[in-house]
Amino acid sequence: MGHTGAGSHTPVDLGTREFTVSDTQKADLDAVVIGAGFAGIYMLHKLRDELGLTVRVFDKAGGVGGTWYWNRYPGAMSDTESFVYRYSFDQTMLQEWDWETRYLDQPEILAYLQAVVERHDLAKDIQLETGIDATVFDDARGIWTVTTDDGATITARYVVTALGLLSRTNFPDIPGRDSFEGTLVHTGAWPADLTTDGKRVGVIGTGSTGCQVICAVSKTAQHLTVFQRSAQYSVPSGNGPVSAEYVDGCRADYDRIWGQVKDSAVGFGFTESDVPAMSVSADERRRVFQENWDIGNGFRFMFGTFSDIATDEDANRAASDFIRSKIEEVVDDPETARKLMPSDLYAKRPLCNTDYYETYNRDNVTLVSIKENPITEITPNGVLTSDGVEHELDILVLATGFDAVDGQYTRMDLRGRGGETIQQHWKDGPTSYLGVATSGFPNLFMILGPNGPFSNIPPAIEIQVEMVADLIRTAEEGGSAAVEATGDAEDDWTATCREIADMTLFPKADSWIFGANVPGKKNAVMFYMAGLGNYRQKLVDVAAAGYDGFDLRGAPAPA
Ligand code: FAD
Ligand code: NA7
Repeated sequence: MGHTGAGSHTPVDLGTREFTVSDTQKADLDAVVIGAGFAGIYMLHKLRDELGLTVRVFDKAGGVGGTWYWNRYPGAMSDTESFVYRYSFDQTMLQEWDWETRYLDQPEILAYLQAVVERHDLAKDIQLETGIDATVFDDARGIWTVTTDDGATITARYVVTALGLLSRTNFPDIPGRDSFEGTLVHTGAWPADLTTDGKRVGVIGTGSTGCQVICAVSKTAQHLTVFQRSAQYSVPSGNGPVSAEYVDGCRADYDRIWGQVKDSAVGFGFTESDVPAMSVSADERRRVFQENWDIGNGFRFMFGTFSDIATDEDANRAASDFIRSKIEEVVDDPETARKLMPSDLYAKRPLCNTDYYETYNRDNVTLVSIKENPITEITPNGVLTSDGVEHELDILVLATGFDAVDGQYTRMDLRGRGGETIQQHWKDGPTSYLGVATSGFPNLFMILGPNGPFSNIPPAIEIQVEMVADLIRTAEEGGSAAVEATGDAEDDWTATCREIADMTLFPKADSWIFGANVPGKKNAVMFYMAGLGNYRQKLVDVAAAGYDGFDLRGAPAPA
């Protein structure tokens, strides 16, 4: 569990700091940004083109795009609808960049992000194939020293970590893993030239990624064996072509669309329900579930049907019973249907696919429940399960997810004031103030750090990037040498996020949202679950109060 209340972090006395603005101006750069996905790309544009700072972005990837550079597995796509899985800031791109289907697949999202980089001439300030191993604060000079994986160093006044929340792969240590003579691949590091066509393929994992891989690979593999630990709730995505008129309609309506998205709870571009599930009759509930099943989309099914699926156990049971009834209806073999039925709450990140359960009716697909029949070891030929069966494979896909949210932070040598490491600072679980800053790490800002909003990600990124840019602008204009979240503000925000999470059912299901998927990882609250609109309002209030909760030495009073 994370910090439970105020007082866990020692307040920082900025008055004792020795460095001055002129010390910090001796840094090589104004800012270093780590990560060149949605977050890093926009942060570079803001800091360089709007604030006029000198900036360099580093990414260990061979190209820009982050998630969409790394995740090239068959079926990789966004399950946020196309019209809101993009930036809102670039009006020209909104009007000119085309799309033809309800959801975007990985190559389209990657091409979009590459086009944004090109349009804003950002590539010249992005250094690829360069991992950052260390980011260390110098107390005397008030600047950060960033060390790359080839040992080079560069100093900067500000560091923005845009490391990604689903970016460090979870690579389980299954016995015999290294003995496999076929191809062992994690979905989050998929080689561009690897094809599963005509191959005997195994997939371990049935999360959002696993379900996408399973649907896609089943269509062209010789045989697909699915190793399922936890059965999954999946609703239809409703994917398909969209008309040119529909796209034009979105374009004409974007001001309203983004306003609605940024004021809503989950930011997926539909109106969330305000009707409790148990306030209507059983027939009406079934009608609403069916209607949304037909429309498709996972977040819509969880948040657009009724207001309390994620907070009330009876409402949740009604939704999960409905999905289980669909599994029974769709899956031909009763034994396969039984294995596919989840028995836990419907309280993980909701997901959707085209024909997920139908896939198990195919002759070339086998489902192995590794809860009932665990994996004994990986052998040179495939996977051996406890019933003595060796499942022979050419390719074994690990769709085993990510060390989410803080995973990329804790693998780095990140040291703040007084040499405190991020591992020490987060020993009870990852914490932050507003998801963007943490006390003891002055002038370091996180995009999608712990306890940011649980929502569609691109608008959440935009809201955070804009807040961080405004904060840096205020510091620059006020001549502040350092901006730092106070320990009290961080503790209060952490306690708030815990209280809100406890009002939901999410803590009752084991998933990456609370760090339950990585062996040995502490269970912690990692999201602000009161919605994107409330989060945004909180940032507005904090700024209006002169950046309440931040210490800006020398900053002017708010107007
Ligand atoms: P990322 O895109 O993860 O980029 C982070 C970058 O930082 C990476 O390129 C990484 O190489 C780099 N990096 C990290 N550490 C270092 C280091 N030490 N040194 C150098 N470089 C480093 N979100 C949605 O809202 N809707 C969806 O439908 C959706 N679908 C998804 C599907 C998949 C398969 C996955 C994995 C994620 C999905 N997400 C979705 C979440 C997705 O991660 C975000 O939408 C968004 O792409 C995150 O952008 P980012 O820039 O914050 O991070
Ligand atoms: P998830 O949602 O964490 O799913 C990972 C899956 O892998 C899940 O089914 C896990 O089972 C399974 N898993 C994890 N470790 C093991 C081991 N050791 N053995 C067997 N099975 C294992 O990751 P995804 O990549 O699917 O999705 C993450 C997010 O990325 C998603 O929400 C999208 O936003 C994109 P478990 O459920 O833990 O029993």
